[in-house]
Amino acid sequence: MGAALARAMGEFRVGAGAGKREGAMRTGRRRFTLRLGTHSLEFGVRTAIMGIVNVTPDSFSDGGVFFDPRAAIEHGLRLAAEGAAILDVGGESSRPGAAPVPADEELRRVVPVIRELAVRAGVPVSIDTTKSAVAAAALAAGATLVNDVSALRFDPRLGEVVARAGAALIVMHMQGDPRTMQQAPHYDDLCGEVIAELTAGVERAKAAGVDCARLIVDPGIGFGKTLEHNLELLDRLDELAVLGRPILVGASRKAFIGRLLDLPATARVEGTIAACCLAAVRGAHLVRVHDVGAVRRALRIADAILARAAA
Ligand code: PMM
Repeated sequence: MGAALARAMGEFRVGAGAGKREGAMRTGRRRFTLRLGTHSLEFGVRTAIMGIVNVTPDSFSDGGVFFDPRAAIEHGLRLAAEGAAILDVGGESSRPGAAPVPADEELRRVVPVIRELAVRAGVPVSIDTTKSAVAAAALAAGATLVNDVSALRFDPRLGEVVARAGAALIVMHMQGDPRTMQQAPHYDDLCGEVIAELTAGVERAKAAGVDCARLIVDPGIGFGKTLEHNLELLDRLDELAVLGRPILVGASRKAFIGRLLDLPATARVEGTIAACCLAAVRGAHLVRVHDVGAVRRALRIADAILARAAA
C-alpha cells in the first residue's frame, strides 16, 4: 500500500500509518465536479453540506420528529435554506440494532417527501437506502443520488438501478450489518481494511455499470467502529484520497461524540462542528449533518483558513 498510496496522494503529504504522519495536509483537497440531474456540484473548495431528513420513528438522533411527511418536507426546505447542497432522505434507521423496515413501508415514508423536495428545495435530493425497489421509486420521484450504507453488499440489484437511472452513488464502509455491527468491531489494519473494502464497493458499482465519475466514498463513521476507530479514521481521512473520489463524512451527533461529551444526541452540535471542521482539514469534500446552519457557519471559517493555506 505504502508507495502506491504515496503516489496516488500526489499533492498530499502523509505518512504511511498512524503515528507516522509527516505533516498535516497543507495544499488542499482535490477538486471534483459532480452532476446530479440538472445540478452541478463543485467539491474541494468549500466543504459541501448534505442535510439529513430522516422520515423514521426510530433514528438515534431525531427519530420520530419528522415522521410526518409534512414535517419532513418543511424540515428539508429549512435545511436547504440554511445552506445544504444536498438533502438526504431516509426511511429506515441504520442505528445499531435497528429492526429492518420492509420495502413497501420504506417507500411509503420517503416517496412523497422526495417528490416534493425535488421540486421545491432547489438542491439535489438523495435517497438513503440499501434496497433496489426503494431506490428505483425514489429516483423516479426525483432523487438523483443513492446513499447506500452497504456499499452494494445487501441488494445485488441496487447497482443496476443506479446505473440505469444515470444517478450518482455513495459507497459507504460498514463492518457487518446494523443489527450486529457494534457488538465487537475489530480491525488488524483499520485504514487499510476500510480502503480495501471501499475499493471493492467501487468495483461492484463499476461492474453494475455505474459511471466511476458518479461515485462518492464514505468511511462510515459509527458503522462497525469503536470510539477509537472513529477517531483514527477522522484523523487519517486524507489516506482515503487514494480512492480518487470525493469523500463524505457522517459524524453528526454520533455516539462517539456523546461518549466524549456525555451528552444526548440533540446536544452534540459543538462536537459535530469540531468533527466536521477536522474532517475538512483532513480532506472531506462533503459532510452529512443534522445541524446545517451551525455547521455551515463553522465550515466557512475552516474553509477560509484552508483556502489561504492552499493559495
Ligand atoms: N450515517 C447514518 C445514516 N446514513 N449515510 C452515510 N453515507 N454516512 C453516514 O455516516 C450515515 C449515513 C446514521 O445517522 P442518522 O441515523 O442520524 O441518519
